[in-house]
Amino acid sequence: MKNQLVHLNIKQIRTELMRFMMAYEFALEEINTKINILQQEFEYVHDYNPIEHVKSRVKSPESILKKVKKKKIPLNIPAIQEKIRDIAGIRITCSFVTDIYKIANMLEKQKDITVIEKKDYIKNPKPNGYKSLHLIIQIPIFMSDREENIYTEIQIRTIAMDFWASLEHKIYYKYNREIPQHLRDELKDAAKSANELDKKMERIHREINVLKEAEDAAMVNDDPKFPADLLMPLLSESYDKE
Ligand code: 0O2
Repeated sequence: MKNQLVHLNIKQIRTELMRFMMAYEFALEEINTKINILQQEFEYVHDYNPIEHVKSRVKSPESILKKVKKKKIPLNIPAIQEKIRDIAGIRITCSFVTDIYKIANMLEKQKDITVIEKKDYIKNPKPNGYKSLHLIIQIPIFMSDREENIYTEIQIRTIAMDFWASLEHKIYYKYNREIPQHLRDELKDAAKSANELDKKMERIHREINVLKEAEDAAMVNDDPKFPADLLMPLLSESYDKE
C-alpha cells in the first residue's frame, strides 16, 4: 500500500514536471509563429526581411536548478515559474538597429503579449560593451484544463552585436567568469568596432532604399499583374463608403 502511494506521488510529480517544461515549449511555439508571420508579412509589404535568424531554447533542468540555488529561490514550481523568467528564451538577430525597435514594437503591440520588463542595453550598453534589447513578456498558453501565463525572455540584437556577445560568452566561461584585463580591453574595443559597423551598414542600407523606392514608384504603373487603372477604385473614397 505504502509503495503504491509512493509510486502514485512520483507519477504525479513527473506529470507536473512534464507540464511545467511543456508550457515553455508551447510559449516558444506561439512566439515563433508570431515572428514568422511578422517576417513574412513584412517581407511581402516592404520587400525586405528585417530578421536574419531566430533561435529559441528552453533552459535545461540543470541550468534551472543552478539558478534556483544561486538566487536562493524556494524549490517549488510556482516560485520557480515566478522568479526565473528566462526559462523560455528567444533570440532574434536583425540586420539593422532600427529593425530591432521595429520588431520589438510589433511584438509589444500584440494583444496577447504583456511586456513585463524592458532592458535597453543598446541605449545603455553594459560596462563590458554588451548590447541587446531584452524584453520579458508573458504570453497565455491554453491547455486541456488550464490557462497559464508564461514568462519568456526575448533578446533582439544585430548580427554584429550577436557576433560580439557569442565570443564574449565563450571567453567568459573559458576564464571561469574572470576575464583577464587585456582581453576585457580588447572586447571593449571590438564592441566599439561592432557599433561603428552597425552604423555604417545602416547608412548604406538607407541610401540604397531611397534609390529602390524611386525605382519601385516608376515600375508600379507598368506591372501587368496589378493594372493601376483597374485597381484605383479599391483605394477611392466611393469604394470606402459602400
Ligand atoms: P545564458 O547562459 O545566456 O542563459 P537574470 O540573471 O537573467 O535574472 P540579469 O542578469 O539582470 O538577470 O538579466 P539580463 O541582464 O537581462 O541578462 C540576461 C541574459 O542576457 C543573460 O543570460 C545572457 O544571455 C545575456 N547577457 C547579459 N549580459 C551579458 C553579457 O555581458 N555578455 C553576454 N555575452 N551575454 C549577456 P544568462 O542567464 O546570464 O546566461
